Amino acid sequence: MNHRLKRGSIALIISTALIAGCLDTDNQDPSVSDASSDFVGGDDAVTTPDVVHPLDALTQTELIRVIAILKENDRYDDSTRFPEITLSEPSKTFVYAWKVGDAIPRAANVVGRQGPMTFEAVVDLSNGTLLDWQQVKDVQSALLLEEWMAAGSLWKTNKTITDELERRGYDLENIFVAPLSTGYFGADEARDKRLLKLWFLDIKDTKYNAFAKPINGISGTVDLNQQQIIDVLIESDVGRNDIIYDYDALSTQARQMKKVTMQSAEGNNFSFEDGLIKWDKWQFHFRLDKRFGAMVSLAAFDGQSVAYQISANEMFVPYMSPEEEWKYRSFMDIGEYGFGLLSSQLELGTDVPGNATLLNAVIPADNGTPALYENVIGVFERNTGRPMWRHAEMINGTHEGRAEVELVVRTIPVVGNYDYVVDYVFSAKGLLKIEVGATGMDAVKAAKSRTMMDATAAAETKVGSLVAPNLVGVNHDHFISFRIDMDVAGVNNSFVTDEIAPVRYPNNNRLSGWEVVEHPTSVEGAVTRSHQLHDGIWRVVNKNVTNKLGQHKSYQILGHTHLSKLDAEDFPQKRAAWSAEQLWVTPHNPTELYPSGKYPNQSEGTEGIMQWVGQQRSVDNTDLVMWYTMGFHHVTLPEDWPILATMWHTVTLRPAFSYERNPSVDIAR
Ligand SMILES: [Cu+2]
Repeated sequence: MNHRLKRGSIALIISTALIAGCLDTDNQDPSVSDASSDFVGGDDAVTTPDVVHPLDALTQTELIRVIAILKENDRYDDSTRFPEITLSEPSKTFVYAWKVGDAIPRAANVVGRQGPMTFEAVVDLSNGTLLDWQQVKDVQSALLLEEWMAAGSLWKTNKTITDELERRGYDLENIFVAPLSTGYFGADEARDKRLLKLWFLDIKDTKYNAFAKPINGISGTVDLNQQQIIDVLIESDVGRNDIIYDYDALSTQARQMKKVTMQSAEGNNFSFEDGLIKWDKWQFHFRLDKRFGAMVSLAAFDGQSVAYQISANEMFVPYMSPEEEWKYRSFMDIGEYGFGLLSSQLELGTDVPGNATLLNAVIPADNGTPALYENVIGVFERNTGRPMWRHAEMINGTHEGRAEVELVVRTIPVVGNYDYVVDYVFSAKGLLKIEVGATGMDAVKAAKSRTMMDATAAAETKVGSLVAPNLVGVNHDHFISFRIDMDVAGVNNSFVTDEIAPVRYPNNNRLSGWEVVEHPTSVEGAVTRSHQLHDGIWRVVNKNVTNKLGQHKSYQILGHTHLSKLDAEDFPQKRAAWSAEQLWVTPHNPTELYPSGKYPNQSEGTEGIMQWVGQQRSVDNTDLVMWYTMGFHHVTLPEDWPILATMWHTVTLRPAFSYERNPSVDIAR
């Protein structure tokens, strides 16, 4: 048993259930069969740090207090469940003015459910009062783990389904059902139902890759409010794969390589002080949120603010197949499930280098009790093996250079078959990078074709590639919307695009060149790259502050992305309209946090970024927020199977005119 697999995240619980289901009991780690035992509730003894900073995540004690305050106000009973209990952040003004030793006001934002009813509450933890409570109608909150588990076992009493599984020779004891969020496609009845679609997987004798034997042509829809399967889909003329793809078996033929490792022989350069992580000239606050996962706040370099807050605020993963069992798959992994909730435990030496420091987090469980997530945050320095800068001088034979060292803060949420390595990378040269690596398994459907020579192959591979005999990896996209609240050298910033504008030189035998022409964006909205500006450089500028050369301080936003190809009128696209553009700029508003709305599960797509930007507010010399779409079209490949080698995507915040010289030039050799 891989020890790592027993700790609490939904994906690990899936793995746990899968593994518990297919291990014989002799080998079974007793803690594995009861996934809930990993959740620490009540007064049970895990101590988490006290609150030392206004942006610290809610602690174990505070989460327990939230429930107590709801109880005192008759807003809690045994049926109450919590899709969300999270820090209600103090205002930016307060946080910037706050100093170590000042009082720290604490409050929690709550999304709760009682039966089919959803409510929102604000709890003041400093005064022990319920500040606000209201019912929210016509929404479906994020999914709860217990709902997910319950939906995954309802099929066992559905005779149509069990008969069909048995008719096909499957062992009912070794079926795993992954319930999937359904999206929304215009059906009115979806408004008052809480829906999940069932994906059947044969996990007999599988160990690591539980997704290799998908069962085509058996599916159903669950209404969680009725705790019933409300429709069943059975098709019999379907593809099938019975081959197991556990890579541990493949690894028996593995080639040997000598280990190459990362060490910090002289100790770490980073420290944890006053609630902040400090490294080189960087300092920032970090917390893990149940919904958004990793949140970096108050990022500052050399005493100068860069960004107030950065987090992944929504994710959109639409699959490109019109088939009944696939077309609804248009997941919003952050708003429907939760990146913090799904955080997985990190293993030294593979998930993070051996020199990493691993940190725990506390996330509220379904019933609101604090759950300890052990070793889910990795902080480490890495030598990239690249020169940070260097020059070999031919004139006099001198050489001067510095090795590039970066600080990385890593979390890895696991959303079903996919693992997303979410890195915040801080560089001694003043850069801040967001890097996301996608690994895990492609979602596959069983096919009749074994190779492309088969008569069925052309039709079956319209929706994706044959990744193995009898398995088609369905093509799809991954889009993440990063909320980047830039505060370059202060709160009030402006946005410009530096056009690389072609020029003609009259009366010169050198005919042409280019000059930089600054184009300001003064009103919120998508920063669409026109043909003229397609290779322009985006910058967030502080028009109120100059460097010693008299230049306005700024940071460039560098990145390439793929954008959604779905029709704007297609329901999945309406729900994730942000994915059609690489960058949006809005004025800061602490209530505008959800680019696909606060309740994207089964949403129609009437809330979020499109609605905000309709206000046409000014983004000139004001507190502005950027929404960066990091995305890629995933054309599936045999090389993705049986596991996808990590594919990385990056957006870089790079200082431009913020300093007077290379900020890394003073690092001692
Ligand atoms: Cu993919």
